[in-house]
Amino acid sequence: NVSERTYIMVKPDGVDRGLIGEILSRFEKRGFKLIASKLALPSKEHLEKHYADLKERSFFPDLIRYMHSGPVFCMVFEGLDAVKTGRAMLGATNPLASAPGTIRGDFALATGRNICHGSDSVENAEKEIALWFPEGTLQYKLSQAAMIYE
Ligand code: DAT
Ligand code: MG
Repeated sequence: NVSERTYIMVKPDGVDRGLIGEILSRFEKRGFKLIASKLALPSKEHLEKHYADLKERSFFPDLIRYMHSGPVFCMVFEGLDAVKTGRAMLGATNPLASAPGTIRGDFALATGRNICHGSDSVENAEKEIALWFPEGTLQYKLSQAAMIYE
């Protein structure tokens, strides 16, 4: 599906370390279309909604504290298999298990400081996009689309 959407978010450690441009750039260069972006300082309640599936996990309080420690950079990218490919570009949850060449494999060492979020399914992507971008995303055509897709 060439119009699949995924939610990608640079976490507070990624923002602090100056990695917004690097991460955005990788998705741009891969061929994905940026259809929404913003810097945000979400409330703890908002972050708890984003990570609602993990509420019962022991690391949940630490996760929310970390995610609340500074601004995050929120992005929506559109393109072929955006969710699965976005996850592949991110690497594994534990950066030590992430191959070099992936975002976490190149820039992170600890699971609790893994610099970037990416949706793990199309269904969750749509939920996350609705949560972070209630104002919606943009529709436009890239002139280079014919050079990216057959
Ligand atoms: P991912 O971010 O790869 O989708 P996840 O959704 O399972 O991973 O977890 C969300 C975040 O929670 C993850 O990026 C880092 C943190 N986390 C996950 N598992 C953890 C663990 N076992 N210990 C500490 N933090 C963890
Ligand atoms: Mg996840």
